[in-house]
Amino acid sequence: MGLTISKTIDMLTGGMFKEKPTRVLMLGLDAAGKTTILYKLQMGEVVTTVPTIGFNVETVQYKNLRFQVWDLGGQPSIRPYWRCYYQNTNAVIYVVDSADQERMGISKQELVTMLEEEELKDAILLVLANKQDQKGALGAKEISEALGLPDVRNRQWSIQETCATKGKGLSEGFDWLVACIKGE
Ligand code: G3D
Ligand code: MG
Repeated sequence: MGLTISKTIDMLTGGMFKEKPTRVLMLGLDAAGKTTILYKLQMGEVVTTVPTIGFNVETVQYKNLRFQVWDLGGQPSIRPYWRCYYQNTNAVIYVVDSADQERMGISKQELVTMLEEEELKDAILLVLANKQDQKGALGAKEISEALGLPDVRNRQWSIQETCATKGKGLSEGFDWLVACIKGE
């Protein structure tokens, strides 16, 4: 699994992308599994920075690919700071805890608000329906409806079921992402 993903990531960083850096934001509510995914990608050291109180950004830089990760939800006062990270974003990976039905509405609202950002209008969207191993986890179709994905217009998007702890589904998701960024 590690090998497949690193191959995919090499495609994102090499060849035709040599000149242009690729920037990916990985977002979602806390405990969705973002940090777990970041480590599964095995791209190297995860650096945590705290630009302002209560707002942690995890960054992994691998060749010219940069992943930046933070938790959405709550704290409207820190939202303006998020904008510093939106520029030149190629893709947003939105991670959902598929078993957390209680917070699915909040997760949807956060996603919708995020997609309204002018600077993210060209970013492609990959939703990871994570924690598929958990009892009561909703499948991709149900998550897609709960998040209102069928209403997403003018944007390429896809949803992939994953289990981050076992590394399941991640390479499929990243394969789609690479193909999309390459414009296939
Ligand atoms: P976050 O970075 O989005 O806040 P984390 O989320 O990556 O910190 O994950 C939160 C918890 O969920 C972690 O457990 C992590 O191991 C677990 N987790 C992540 N992905 C999966 C998954 O696919 N299945 C299951 N069952 N658990 C998952 P702890 O116990 O360390 O808090
Ligand atoms: Mg985290």
